[in-house]
Amino acid sequence: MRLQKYSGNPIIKPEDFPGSYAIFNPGQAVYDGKILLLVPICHKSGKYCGQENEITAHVATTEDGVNFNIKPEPFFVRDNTVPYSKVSMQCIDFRITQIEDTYYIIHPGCSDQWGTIGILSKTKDFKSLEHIDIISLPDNRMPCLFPEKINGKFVRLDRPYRVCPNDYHEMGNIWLSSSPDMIHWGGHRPLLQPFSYWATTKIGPTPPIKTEAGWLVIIHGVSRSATGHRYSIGAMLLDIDDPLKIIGLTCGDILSPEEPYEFNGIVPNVCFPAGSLAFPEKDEIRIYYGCSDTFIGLATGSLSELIQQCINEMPKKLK
Ligand code: BMA
Repeated sequence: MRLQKYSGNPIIKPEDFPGSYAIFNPGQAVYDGKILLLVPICHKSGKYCGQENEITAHVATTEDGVNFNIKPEPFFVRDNTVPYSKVSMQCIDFRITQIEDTYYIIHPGCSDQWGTIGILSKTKDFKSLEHIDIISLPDNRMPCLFPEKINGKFVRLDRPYRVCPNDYHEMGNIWLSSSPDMIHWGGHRPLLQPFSYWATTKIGPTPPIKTEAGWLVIIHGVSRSATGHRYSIGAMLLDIDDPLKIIGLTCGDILSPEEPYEFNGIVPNVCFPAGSLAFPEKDEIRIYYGCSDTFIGLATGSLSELIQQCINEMPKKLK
């Protein structure tokens, strides 16, 4: 199966936020019983900190899952204070994981000289945000926390990558590591490399979702063409007690660029997920995904069918 794109897509567009020219893929969570998006908005002028092309993060809430109310004041803006003074914090690519009543948000810090690192922040109310620390060395974009400890430790999926600027070659694999306290990480192990026609140069994770069959992880995959990168979406299933064991993987993509809003934006050919939301009682998975780095789209599907598809399509060479 492939995910169903909502007929009213894109559900969030630059016209929805005056002064913006692009909206990026959102972090996603259920807060206070309702779907909440953390939306990166690119502004035409530096309204908040005086920089051109400024991006700020805004909370968007909804009653029906498709009509969103975006808060005009940002939830957070770029912060270049110590310990981040050598890397500039980026307000994009939020990976949100709820652990008990706290929402942990991992987002990038970046500089040409120092590379891309992961910053851990947390909130309980989506009103105030506490930055905790830098938690990954360059280049790691973006680690994703599991929603509970496994065998007594916090666990995350890492996405180290290599860039060779001369031939524009990039390689991004998924690794796994663990930590006693979310700050100090170790036990690094390789998990999955690009493995299919839609994921040939890079793959990357989103925060895992606990299901009865295992940890379901929505992933993105990148393939290259003469006109640049093409970003599609797939899924994998990891063993619940030993997440280094892949027990399912969609061989084909479950969503890829096909619609005008997925081509006609500032970065064409992009369907990018930063997370997913599962509603087992409705047998539903929902993904609010970035479209051409300019709009947000919604795609949905059957949670149980997706899990079964991961199991059925698992490539023999990975078993
Ligand atoms: C990735 C991320 C995404 C973006 C994609 C395509 O590295 O930064 O936010 O959608 O590139 O530009």
